[in-house]
Amino acid sequence: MDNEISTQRHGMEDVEIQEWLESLDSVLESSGPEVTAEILERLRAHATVNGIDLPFSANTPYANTIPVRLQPLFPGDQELERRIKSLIRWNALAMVVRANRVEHNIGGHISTYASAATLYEVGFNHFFRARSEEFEGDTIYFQGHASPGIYARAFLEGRLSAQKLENFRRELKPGGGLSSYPHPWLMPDFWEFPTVSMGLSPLMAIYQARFNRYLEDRGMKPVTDAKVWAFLGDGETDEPESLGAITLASREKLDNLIFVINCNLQRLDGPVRGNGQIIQELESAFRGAGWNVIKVLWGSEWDPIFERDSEGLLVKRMGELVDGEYQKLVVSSGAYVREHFFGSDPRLLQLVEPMSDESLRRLRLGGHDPRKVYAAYKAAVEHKGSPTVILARTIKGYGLGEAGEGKNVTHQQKKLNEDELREFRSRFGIPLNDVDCIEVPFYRPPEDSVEIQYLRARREALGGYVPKRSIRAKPLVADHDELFKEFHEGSEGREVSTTMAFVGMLRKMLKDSEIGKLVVPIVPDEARTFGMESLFRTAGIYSSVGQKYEPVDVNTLLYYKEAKDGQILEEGITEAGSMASCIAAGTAYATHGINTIPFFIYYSMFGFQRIADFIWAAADMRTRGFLLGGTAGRTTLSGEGLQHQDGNSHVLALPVPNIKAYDPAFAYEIAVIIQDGIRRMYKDDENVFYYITVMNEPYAMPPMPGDVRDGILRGMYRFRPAANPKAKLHAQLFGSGAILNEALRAQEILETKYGVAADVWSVTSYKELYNDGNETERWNRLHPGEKPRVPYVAKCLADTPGVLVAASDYLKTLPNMISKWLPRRLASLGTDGFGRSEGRSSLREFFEVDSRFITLATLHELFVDGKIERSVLDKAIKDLGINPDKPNPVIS
Ligand SMILES: Cc1ncc(C[n+]2csc(CCOP(=O)(O)OP(=O)(O)O)c2C)c(N)n1
Ligand SMILES: [Mg+2]
Repeated sequence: MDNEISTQRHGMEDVEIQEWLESLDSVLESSGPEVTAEILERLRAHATVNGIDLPFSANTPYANTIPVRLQPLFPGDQELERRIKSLIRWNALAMVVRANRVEHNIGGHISTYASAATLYEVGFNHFFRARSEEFEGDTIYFQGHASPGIYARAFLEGRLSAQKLENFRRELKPGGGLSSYPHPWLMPDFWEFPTVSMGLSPLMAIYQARFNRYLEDRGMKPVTDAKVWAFLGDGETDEPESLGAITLASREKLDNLIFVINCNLQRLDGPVRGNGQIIQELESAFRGAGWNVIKVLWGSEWDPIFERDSEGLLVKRMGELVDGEYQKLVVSSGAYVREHFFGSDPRLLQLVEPMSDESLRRLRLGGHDPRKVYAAYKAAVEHKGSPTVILARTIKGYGLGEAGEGKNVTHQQKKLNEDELREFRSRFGIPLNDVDCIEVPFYRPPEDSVEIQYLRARREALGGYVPKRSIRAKPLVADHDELFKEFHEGSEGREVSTTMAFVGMLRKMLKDSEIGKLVVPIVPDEARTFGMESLFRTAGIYSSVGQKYEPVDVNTLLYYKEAKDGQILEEGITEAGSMASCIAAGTAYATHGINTIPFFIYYSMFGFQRIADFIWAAADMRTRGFLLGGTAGRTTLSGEGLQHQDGNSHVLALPVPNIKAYDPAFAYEIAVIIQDGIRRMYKDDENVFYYITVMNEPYAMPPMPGDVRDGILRGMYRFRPAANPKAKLHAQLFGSGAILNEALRAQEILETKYGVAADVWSVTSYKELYNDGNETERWNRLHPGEKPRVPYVAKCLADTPGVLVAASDYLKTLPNMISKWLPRRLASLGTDGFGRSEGRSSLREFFEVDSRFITLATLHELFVDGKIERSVLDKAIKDLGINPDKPNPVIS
């Protein structure tokens, strides 16, 4: 619009323009849209060659994409569908209003669903296909804040009781209630996808659609025309994740993906783009990215006005208004619309002259017109070659009238006064009298009513009800002992890192007869960092188009092999996208009935720290599989410095309730953890997933010292007892990950130089110990009459002598978490503070976690206990070469 050139100014008459337009119309009529498009394209090229600088615009006019002449007939009973929708509107509103009457400020949203009702109902009645034995079904991401409408529909369908609705947002009431938003953790038979943290679902939907293709291309599921639908808010598109992966969708030609963006032009506080046009902005972003964009802006009532407008004035006018003005028009009278919208040009006024003010006020927007929405959905499901986004214009709080329709406060409206309730009731024809409706009762017509019969018949025709979640995969059966046994034996002195050991296991798993096909390695452009390039050739990198080029390294053994049936998801530099793939693969046991096992390996600092909200959503979704935090450990990843060296992730893993977090030191520990993880998740159906840190420091992997499996899994076991148990001085040293080796070196120094007999424990998981301690404490509190239980960590240390010292490559808070269940005081060493660009030994000195500092901490504890003299301590500081005045790493 800014670039629009006034034709008059350049001396060109409107008549001339009109002639051009008419000849284009006649070409369109005689030769069709393809030829017309080609002519325009050629004209554009011709103009460019002749030096005409045509401004780039990915926008089309502010009009419906589908012209009336291409609009299909609406196949349903429109009046009946409108009545059903009205009942759902009422019950959705009732749910929120009632909940807030019972419990002040319990919350809930009315206006989001009120604006989106038609968008959902056309889907429910005509498009959303359920999952069944015969058909995988469509996958639908419902906008989180629209949940009351989705519940209200399930109530009409007879799937949710009135009592459940009554307890919306009050899940702990007797008989249970309904969660505020879609949460598979809370409603595992109903919701499949958590969507309420805005921006996550669009990205997850893209990777879900791509994963569906991956399964097809690898021959793991039949090729179908199942769709992935994602319903978003227009405000939501400001989240970087929302649009962050849209080019992947077009690059991969994901025509199984449909975004529906409810453009009510409002977010929580006010307009999304008061001074601009969010719809045009989104159109250009999506079109620029190669999506099929369908705008559904104006309802059928506008069609005859457009018809009368041979000069295109209306479309031009529509493109002039900013969203703030549009919002104002929505809440204004017909007279105001006439004056302020049509009044800008007498010719426009003439167009609507025969119409009353009331009919001007009633001009509907496209997103509220089932015929327009149906046309858009049909075009979207039939479209081939690229994903589709539908930009549907609606009014936020549609139908709420004075209570909030189109108002800035509407997002948080939860209470309606008596008049407002009556008005809403009348507007939507709910059969409740003036008195009854004040009580806002849930209303469901009798089972044999035409509404319920119609609704049931439609869902039956579409295969059943949605949303619905069920576990469809059969459990695995094998124990995989043979697979993992080799890794119990150690590396016979060969120095390998735990990352290398893990990759060895992955390689073996990929060959296994039961799980080989199910393993999905996922990596965000870091495979070489983790030594995984050997898998490129053997497993292949998934590419939907195979490999169209001869790779530069084709003559090498480990060449970069892309293949249509490739198994590795090499995602490029996107931890969020990789996590979304991990979620799609880790929930395929439910969505597809396939036990795919994701192994997502990434730079550990860019995991929990960067994409924690996706991990939280994965936990909610009962995702299975393994996250591998590579190059882990603040002092173990040498050189990289402050941004990369991870001493945080094990702390950040603590709040995720169902993730098991391990910091193993040796290959056999990893083997035990993964084997048991596969059993728990894929045989025993447990809703857990795993975070395992692996490191790049090479050292000899010892054989498993006896059967310590139970200890590895529970969080700690004695790895190497003291050689001289009869000594006078004793200590128990805890080490984890690569720092375990520092504890082992300290054990030797303490024994040879200071006569201290120290046992060394490998603490594989402080989180497991912490959870066990809390659980034991809780049980004891709730069962005071019974024999108190003892936390596992306390049992481990019950009969052990000496002082306690822990060292980890993570924050000191990890060992400190378990200190209250220890028999004595604990000295904790850890890596609190910023990293440094340095080598391992310097870093370990800097952070005070090396063998010398473990030795010093042990001697200091013995001194505090009065077991050794000060002089021994003073001498040790000197002998160990420790500078007492060195800067504190935490704050330097
Ligand atoms: C990541 C995140 N930030 C903030 C919120 C809080 N929030 C809930 S709804 C909302 C506004 C939604 O606007 P829009 O996306 O346009 O949806 P509408 O309700 O208008 O359809 C906000 C900010 C959230 N749910 N998630
Ligand atoms: Mg909005």
